[in-house]
Amino acid sequence: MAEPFDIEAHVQRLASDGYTLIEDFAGAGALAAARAALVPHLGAHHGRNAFEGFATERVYTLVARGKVFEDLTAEPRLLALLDRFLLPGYLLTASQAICIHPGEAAQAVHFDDGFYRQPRPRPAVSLSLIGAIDAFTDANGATDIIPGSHLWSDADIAALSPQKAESLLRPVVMPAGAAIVFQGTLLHRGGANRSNAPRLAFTNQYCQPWARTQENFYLGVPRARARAMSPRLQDLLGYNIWPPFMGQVTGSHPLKSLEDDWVAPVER
Ligand SMILES: O=C(O)CCC(=O)C(=O)O
Repeated sequence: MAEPFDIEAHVQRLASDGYTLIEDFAGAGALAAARAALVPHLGAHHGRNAFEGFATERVYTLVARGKVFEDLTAEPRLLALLDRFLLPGYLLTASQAICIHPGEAAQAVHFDDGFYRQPRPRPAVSLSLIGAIDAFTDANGATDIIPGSHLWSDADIAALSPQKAESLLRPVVMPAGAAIVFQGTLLHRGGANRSNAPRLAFTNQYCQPWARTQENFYLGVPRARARAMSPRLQDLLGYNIWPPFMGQVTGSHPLKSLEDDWVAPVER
């Protein structure tokens, strides 16, 4: 039987270590559905630079590519955890599948909310989840993390030599269906895939409601698709207001723009 979800323990680990593992994040049915939903999108192209990974495939706008990804994005235990670190109205900022193929080199060490460019140490502007569709092993490109690095200053990061980084990085070995949740300030990288099989994962990032999102989901997710999503997911995609009026659409609530007969007022 699955362990009960001990939210206080997860909050504590996220605060002290910068990450926590949810061992039973996705069940066998969800994993099978995720694999099936990804089939049409994989095998077409690889990354365009070393950060995306020349031997890595990324499927962007994952949240709109199957009901299973909608469910994984708004998973209740995850949202309960995010509620403890982000302000009400937080947003989905990135949503991708990442398939690291054999021979891929390790990614550059980075932290996910780095582009907000605010001095560190500071609270994270975003939190990330990476879920294993294939089990993550020592050899197949498991995410490498530096535990505790979410507390580091800019000076600590600038002083990190490649040798020191290698000695501190730890692979997140976890079974298929498990997920790591970590602070946007935690140093990590996609690992090198030294195995002979690909490593498939899904990843979502969530940011403060006042922050610009990485992916522009208003343009990426077709209106009809957004309209059919749950209210919670619509919220996460930005169809809500950060009070008093960030996110307004021509002076109105953005949900109005999903109504059947809505025409942008500037076109009327
Ligand atoms: O795929 C992974 O394990 C991590 C990828 C990552 O950190 C990124 O692309 O920002």
